[in-house]
Amino acid sequence: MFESLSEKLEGIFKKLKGRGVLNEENVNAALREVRMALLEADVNFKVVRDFVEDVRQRAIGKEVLESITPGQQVVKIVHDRLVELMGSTSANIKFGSRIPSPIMLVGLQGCGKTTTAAKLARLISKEKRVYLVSADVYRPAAMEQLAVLGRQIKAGVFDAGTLRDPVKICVEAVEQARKDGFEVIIIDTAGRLHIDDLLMEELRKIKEKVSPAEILYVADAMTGQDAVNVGTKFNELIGIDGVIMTKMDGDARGGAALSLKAVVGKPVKFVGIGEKIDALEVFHPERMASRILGMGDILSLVEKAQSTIDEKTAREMEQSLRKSDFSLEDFRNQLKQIKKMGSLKDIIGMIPGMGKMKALKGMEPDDRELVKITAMIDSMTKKERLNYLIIDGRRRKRIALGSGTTVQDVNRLLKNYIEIRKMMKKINSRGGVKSLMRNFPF
Ligand SMILES: Nc1nc2c(ncn2[C@@H]2O[C@H](COP(=O)(O)OP(=O)(O)OP(=O)(O)O)[C@@H](O)[C@H]2O)c(=O)[nH]1
Ligand SMILES: [Mg+2]
Repeated sequence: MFESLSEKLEGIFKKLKGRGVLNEENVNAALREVRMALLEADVNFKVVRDFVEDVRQRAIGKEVLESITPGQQVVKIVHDRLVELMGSTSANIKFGSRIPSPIMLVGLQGCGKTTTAAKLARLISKEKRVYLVSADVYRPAAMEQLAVLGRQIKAGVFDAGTLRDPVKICVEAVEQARKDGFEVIIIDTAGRLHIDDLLMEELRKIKEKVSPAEILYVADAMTGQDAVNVGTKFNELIGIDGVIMTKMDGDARGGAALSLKAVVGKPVKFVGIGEKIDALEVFHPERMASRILGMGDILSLVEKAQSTIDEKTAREMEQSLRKSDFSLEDFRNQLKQIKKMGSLKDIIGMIPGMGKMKALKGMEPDDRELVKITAMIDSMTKKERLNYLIIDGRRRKRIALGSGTTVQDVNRLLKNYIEIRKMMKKINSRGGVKSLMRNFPF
């Protein structure tokens, strides 16, 4: 998500922060590069124009330019503006007071409505009883697709029987949900290749009969600015309450996610990050901005950890991330937790600085590397794990032998470990992760 934009911005700001003194000219030059980077990420050009102008206004003031850390101040301004751009706080679903509360998903064909309906049901079902209904009577097997997904997550799914009218199906499904005691009903609707009157008319009728608590527009991030234009149309024609941006795991440049709030005026509430049923995340503007600017995202990491491992382990993990004497033993424990949480690739971008580390880049997607690293650390003595400085050439050879790796592997592991340790120290010397995120120093 946002990798290439993130890389570019990091490069621009590294230059900026390297300067002790800034003047208007430096700032303008940097902002020209920011502008290019945003446009290349496919952010709406009007949004880019306003964004850059706003940052410029805030950045060229005396307080900033004459401060002790002008570069960091400018980066902080960009960070804050990015957060605003994406809607400031993460927007929750409003369920309303009716039971069941209907949530309706709308969007073009293939954007991911059906998949998202099931993913969303899975998320919500941690707190409420969720029912699913497909109003797609057009695409063969559309209903069966939802039914299969519903069974997978053990949610209730409405059986339309011989009904062929989408509006009637929705009305009866809501009635059934009420009878069966479901608290939320997610309505999956049919998609079309383009916005057309027939589809809109149908969606409007469903809206009128069901009065959804929320209408969520499902947007395919891969379609870039089209997703924004289509969102504008959906909002005009039926009214939407928020957006779910799917396929953010693909090579989409992310511009749509950055433009939607500004252009359509509705917040992105969730992002889809994979085909699997658990690949849906609450969208946090603050964290996303930090991620885009390469600060990593300890909070997301801890949250992900919490849903996979128990809270106690997660807390320990957070503490060891913050610990100043981050030993090889801590490192190994960390890697074990990471392995438990799923793919290393997903996780690694969330750890501050990791995304930037060239040394780590090569081993990111390879979970086998993780096994190797663990084996190497396992082959060390406790003393070595607690004090890496004693691991000399002889010990390296022994460790390589014991773990079935090479001395080069051991060297690389130690080099990476020392980098990470340095980074941890830096975070701690600045008053912890929270303060890092708030104050935005690197
Ligand atoms: N990589 C990735 N694929 C996704 C995501 N969300 C959905 N997909 C895939 O997109 C394709 C279309 O998804 P559907 O849920 O069937 O889309 P739809 O909007 O219901 O399509 P129609 O009912 O035909 O309008 C499927 O192959 C999904 O697996 C996502 O977040 N990431
Ligand atoms: Mg569908």
